[in-house]
Amino acid sequence: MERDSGLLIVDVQNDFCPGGALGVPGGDRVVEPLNRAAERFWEAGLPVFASRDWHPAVTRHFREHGGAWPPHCVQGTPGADFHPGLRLPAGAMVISKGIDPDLDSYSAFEGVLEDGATLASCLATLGVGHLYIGGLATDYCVRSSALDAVRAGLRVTVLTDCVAGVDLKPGDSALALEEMVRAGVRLATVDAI
Ligand code: VGL
Ligand code: ZN
Repeated sequence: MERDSGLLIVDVQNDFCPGGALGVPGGDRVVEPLNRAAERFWEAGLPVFASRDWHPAVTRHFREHGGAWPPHCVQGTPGADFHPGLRLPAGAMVISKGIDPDLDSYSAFEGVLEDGATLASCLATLGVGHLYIGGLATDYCVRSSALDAVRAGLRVTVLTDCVAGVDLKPGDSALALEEMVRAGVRLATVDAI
């Protein structure tokens, strides 16, 4: 971790964990390594962000309204809560995304912080040049957020032991990681950074 590093924890919410509305296989396995990562960043004085999928009850993102997914992470429901084992530092900044009923908004860069700021503007203000990313799901929101981060000119590392994927088609997550690497994303485990 360099002095201009920041951590983005993507969508570690009940609905994306086993038993949830859109449970990712092994989704809860990312909680423990992400807790370690969050503690290390925060103790080093580095910013920690946590995005959450935060949909209205009616959105084109959901199957019944033309989208790809069963209802999940509806604002204010228990499924939208962060996993109870996730220990976010007191100063972690929450990014809500998927609020627009006309958009999927997989990327945390399409979300807003509590004060309405975008992630990109907040990262610029804080001087973050290297974004480390973990969370759910590898083949959707992690992929999309990592690719947007590269497009925003950031150095990007995806923490491979801190991600899990939907794999609607088997192999989707592995392909997503390959695509990210081709775009310039680095891969590392949390203990190696
Ligand atoms: C996600 C599918 C639908 C994600 C969000 O967080 O990766 N995947 N909505
Ligand atoms: Zn969603």
